[in-house]
Amino acid sequence: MALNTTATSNQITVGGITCAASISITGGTYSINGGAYTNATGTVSNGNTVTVRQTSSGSYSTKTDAVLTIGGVSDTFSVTTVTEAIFIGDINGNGKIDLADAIVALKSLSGLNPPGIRSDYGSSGIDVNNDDKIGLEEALYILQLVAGLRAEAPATPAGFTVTATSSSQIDLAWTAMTGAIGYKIYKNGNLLKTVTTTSTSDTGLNASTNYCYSVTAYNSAGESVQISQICATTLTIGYSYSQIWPMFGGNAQHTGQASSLGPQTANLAMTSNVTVKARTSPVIGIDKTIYVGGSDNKLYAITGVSI
Ligand SMILES: [Ca+2]
Ligand SMILES: [Ca+2]
Repeated sequence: MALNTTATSNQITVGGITCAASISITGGTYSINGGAYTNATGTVSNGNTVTVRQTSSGSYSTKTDAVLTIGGVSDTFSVTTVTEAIFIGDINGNGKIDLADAIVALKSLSGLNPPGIRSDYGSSGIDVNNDDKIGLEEALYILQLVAGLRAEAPATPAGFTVTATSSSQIDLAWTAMTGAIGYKIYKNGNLLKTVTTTSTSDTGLNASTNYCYSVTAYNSAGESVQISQICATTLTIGYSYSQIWPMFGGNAQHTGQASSLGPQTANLAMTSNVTVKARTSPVIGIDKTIYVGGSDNKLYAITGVSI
């Protein structure tokens, strides 16, 4: 998501309520049935549609949340801004390297303490020789680049996203960078792998565990500055975006219709030692426990299921 941009959520349909419920939001605005967006507390009825809006952050790599609450139940709509593309030698931080950068570097070398030096020059990676100073090395590097005497290392890959897609996998993606011949993926500070694609996955991870990644672009002239690490937590075992349990009725209130047709032929996958008749639809928990109400008015929890 670009900086300072309006982001709109997918539309949700309110279900499972029998009378009007209160609706409120923090960090954004909401619209009922396509009406005007507002951040004022209101009421919503069963079957209404709601979308949420928020403006993305003005800073790079920043997540902002809009929290919608309907009848005491909250859901969060999050938006993360793109990572910044940083060029080694871009002293004034305007996204390109030219004589203006060399002039600023030469003025700094002369002790003039010029304005226009990117304020985070010590940590952003623009410092050519990492000595925490802007001076002769930067001026020479920039002048050589401008004169065509040296090749330019690629900028940091932009648009870096880190997404946990299962309990053991995190997907990484970024934007192709001009001049790059490949990309290096760093995991918790250590080189994980080198790829030529603009996306990759890290697999074999532990569930419910936080992992942090960075990426650089490289070519024959060198490697870009590393992107600030972005972290994600692998999902809890038994749940993944692509394997959501196709619950009967489509939602917990059983008011809708499941999007999945389900299996069209029956295969006996398991048996249990529950001997009474089932009276309710079975529901599966993320811990793989299956719950079913029996005709004896007891709730049975069936564990040890391999799915
Ligand atoms: Ca510049
Ligand atoms: Ca320096």
